[in-house]
Amino acid sequence: MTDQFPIFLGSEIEQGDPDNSFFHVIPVPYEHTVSYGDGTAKGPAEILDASWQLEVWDGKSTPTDLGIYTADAVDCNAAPEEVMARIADSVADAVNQGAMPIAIGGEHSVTYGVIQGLLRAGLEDFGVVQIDAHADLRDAYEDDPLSHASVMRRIVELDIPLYQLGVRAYCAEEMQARKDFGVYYRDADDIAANNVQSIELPEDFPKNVFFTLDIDGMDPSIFPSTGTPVPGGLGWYQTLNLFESVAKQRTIIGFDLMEFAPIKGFHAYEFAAAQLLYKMMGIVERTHTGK
Ligand SMILES: [Mn+2]
Repeated sequence: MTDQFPIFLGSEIEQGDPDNSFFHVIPVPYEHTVSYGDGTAKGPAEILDASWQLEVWDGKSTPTDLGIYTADAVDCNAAPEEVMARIADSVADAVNQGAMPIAIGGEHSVTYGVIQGLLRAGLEDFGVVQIDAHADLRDAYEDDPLSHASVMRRIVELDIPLYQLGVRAYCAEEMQARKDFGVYYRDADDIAANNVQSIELPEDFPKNVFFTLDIDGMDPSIFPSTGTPVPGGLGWYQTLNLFESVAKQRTIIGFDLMEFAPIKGFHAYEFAAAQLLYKMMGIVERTHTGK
């Protein structure tokens, strides 16, 4: 059994037809390997609920024009390997229907299942751009290879090129992994301190990009609603501008928002997360349609 979640922006739009909706929102309330604060399992429902406060006009265009279908939440009451397979199924379904998957977590290890889904749907030549406070490149964390602290390690092991943005918490093992796997990065001390608003992807970076946004990559003054906050993160406009700079250089094939843990009574953060997702949809809409 999965819980019935609100559909994205359900106050303004009907549930989309999955075959004709460009955006497939996939709620994944998965929380297994929490290392500090908890609550990410509650993230998707609260973000979807808050999305009802959005306007369809995002300030520049109307992303709902492309159609939004909110998939059933992935049933996360199973062993980690099984949950990853279910996430992959849902993502592959979206891609096979010609849609762009947008996963809402849940903890960051969910992104591993998402990437498996892209591969299962036949997408091969793509890179990953990650916003995160943490490198997530540990071989294992607390003996768990599917931990949220190892998710990017599992992905680079698949020979998927990775570009990290905003990292400011890592260990020596992760610095070595960056060298071993040829990971590109611009860390927070560079991005935040120098007010970097755009990046240039290396020429050999794949033309298709999956964008993973760990909410803790942003500054905790904007999003304290996360399990492992680290000061010195990216700003609101800075995050959107960085995403847009990637979307203008490459084709975004999907994105996610992970590690959002609602704080009871503080709706501002839930609304901010919903708005962030919708603004990212708007950037995708405008770059895909040339608006
Ligand atoms: Mn992460």
